[in-house]
Amino acid sequence: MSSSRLPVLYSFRRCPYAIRARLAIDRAGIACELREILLRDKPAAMLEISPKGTVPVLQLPDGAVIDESLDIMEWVLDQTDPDGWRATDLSTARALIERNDQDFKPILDRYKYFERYPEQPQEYYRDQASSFLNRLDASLAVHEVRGLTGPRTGLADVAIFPFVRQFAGVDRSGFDATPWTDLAVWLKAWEASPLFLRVMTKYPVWCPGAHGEAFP
Ligand SMILES: N[C@@H](CCC(=O)N[C@@H](CS)C(=O)NCC(=O)O)C(=O)O
Repeated sequence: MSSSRLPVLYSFRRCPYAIRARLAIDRAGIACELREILLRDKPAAMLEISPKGTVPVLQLPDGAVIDESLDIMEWVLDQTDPDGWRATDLSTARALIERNDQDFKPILDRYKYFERYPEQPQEYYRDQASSFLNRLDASLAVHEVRGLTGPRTGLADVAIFPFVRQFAGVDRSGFDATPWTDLAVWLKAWEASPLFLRVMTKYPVWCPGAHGEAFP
């Protein structure tokens, strides 16, 4: 069990799964002890409570461990959901998130790290990603770019945005020149949002035995 009175969040700044968890935690204002880790040197304390070795991991003061990013988001929203992120079309949101995590993310990895997947050129992976991105762009158009599943931000926006950001970051000028105009507007708004900028604060890597950082 954690010796901290606060939930402990093991996180990696750039990880899109960790970003979605931090977005939820920050917006809900749930005070945590954040432990920034290195994926190549995961702390034993984290592996002890979650041997699968992925971030984010949230350990609650009662010792319970939540080690899937979506479960962390859902736990947070069970505590408080100030902007009604779950008050939009939840079944569509969950289906979109599943498509993001199961289908889009593996393609994104191939597009981003195409040298590791030489079976196909990078453009092939980019084209494969386009059906999901078309879908997001069309959903945003329906809701006047306010949200993916309704007229305001919902669970799907928060959970999917970090992955679209990662995709766009591979070739930003290429992305900005695509026909996904609504998606580009939505992405820019998220990237400029105080919430996102806050959760991207750089923290030093946690030293075992030391106290982590106050978050948010
Ligand atoms: N399904 C997990 C996936 C988390 C995940 O894969 N995180 C990556 C970092 S972005 C990770 O920790 N990978 C382990 C590694 O690279 O060793 C979740 O939603 O939390």
